[in-house]
Amino acid sequence: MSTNKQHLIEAAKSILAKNDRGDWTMPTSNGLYPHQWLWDTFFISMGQRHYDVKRAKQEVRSPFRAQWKNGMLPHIIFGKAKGYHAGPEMWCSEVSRQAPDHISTTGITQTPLAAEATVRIGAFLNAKERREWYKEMYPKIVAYHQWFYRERDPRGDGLIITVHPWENGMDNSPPQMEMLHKYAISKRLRLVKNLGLENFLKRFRKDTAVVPAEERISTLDLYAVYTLIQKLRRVKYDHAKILQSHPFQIIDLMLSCVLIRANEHLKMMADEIGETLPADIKKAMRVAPHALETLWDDETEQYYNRDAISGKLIKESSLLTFLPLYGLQLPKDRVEKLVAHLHNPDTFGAPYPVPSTPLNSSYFKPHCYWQGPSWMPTNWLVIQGLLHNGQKAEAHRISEATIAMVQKGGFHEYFSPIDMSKAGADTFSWTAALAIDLIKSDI
Ligand code: 9WN
Repeated sequence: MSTNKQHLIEAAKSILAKNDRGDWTMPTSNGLYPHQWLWDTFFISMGQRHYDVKRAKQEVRSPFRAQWKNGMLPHIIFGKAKGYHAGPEMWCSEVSRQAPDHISTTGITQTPLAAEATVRIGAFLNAKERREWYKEMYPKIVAYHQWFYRERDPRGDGLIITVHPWENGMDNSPPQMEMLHKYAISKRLRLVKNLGLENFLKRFRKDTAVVPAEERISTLDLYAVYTLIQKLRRVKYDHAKILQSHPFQIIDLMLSCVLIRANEHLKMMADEIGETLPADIKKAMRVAPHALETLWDDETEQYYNRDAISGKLIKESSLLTFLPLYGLQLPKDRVEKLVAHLHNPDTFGAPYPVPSTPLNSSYFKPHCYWQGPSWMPTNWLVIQGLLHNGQKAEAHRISEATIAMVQKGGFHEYFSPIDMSKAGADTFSWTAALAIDLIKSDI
């Protein structure tokens, strides 16, 4: 390993130490995200496992202290810190009887990487320790996956519905914004727009106190996102009512594909500890790969999310098109078509890959959050997907480019895919943790 990479690992470890809150790690200590986020937690553990397995195990355990009685793992667990723009007072998780006692959370989930993180830690343990670790985690993860199939898979085809743009972690990516604009801009918000009062509302935004406004969504869109929270809260996060009338329901590639892979991990854990997977999970494993085919579009040679309200594909391209590589081993010609996009200068073949939104999209903005920038966690998922499909050279290329991005740019939240200029918050935990993982995994 080069000296530069060794230095990068040391620097990454000190970021993680700075953001460490004992049993869990904040996404950043710069004030923007002062609580615990679900998929951040699992990504963070994947770095920690390389130098402190005990601490990595604690990181993976920690979100389960707030597991809902119905099995859901919440997307944020709130601590005492003040100042987050969508804090506990907006969610009021206690209105649901399913919420955990004595701890405030949001009422939605986020990309389910619990099983992935658990088995990646398992790889660092001896056989006896691994069995104990799996015995501890298995029932809790099973309950989480069963919640998805009970509450978010109304068609029973193994694909998962998201009910808020924050659930797949790519908050403002084009498919989510399409849905938001189509169904979730309330009459009141339209009035605010027509009366030209958006600038007045802007004054109450907390997120833009830490990052520049042009890197975030518009004020109107942000308030629409808050309105969705309000709607979920009003029905007390009751899934039956949500699926009946909620104006944001997407059949989502991120959650569906990550869960497909997570079930494989769960099966592996079950085999090792002598358990049998429950029937609902086994069924989902059988049907989901077929259902995923319905999200492929032959004309543009990409996968898309589906609007679960109208039933139509949301033909706005995003990095989500690569997620089936992570979830499954796809036929060779399909893999080749997706890899071709990674080289296509009109779509995802950016100088500093992998753009979260393709370069030719009308949404594309190089510094705007999930509408263009390259991010460490999604690069990591694309890299794992390429490896899963025998594309070692491609995975190596993107891994090296990702490490270089952090080496030159710093531990930022995200980077411009055009010139690698940094953006978002700094001292970012998942950027640090996954840099360690990519370097140590020697892809
Ligand atoms: C809302 C913490 C989180 C990430 C998300 C990212 C951003 C939150 C926000 O920060 O979302 O969940 O307030 O913008 O989009 O992926 O988990 O790092």
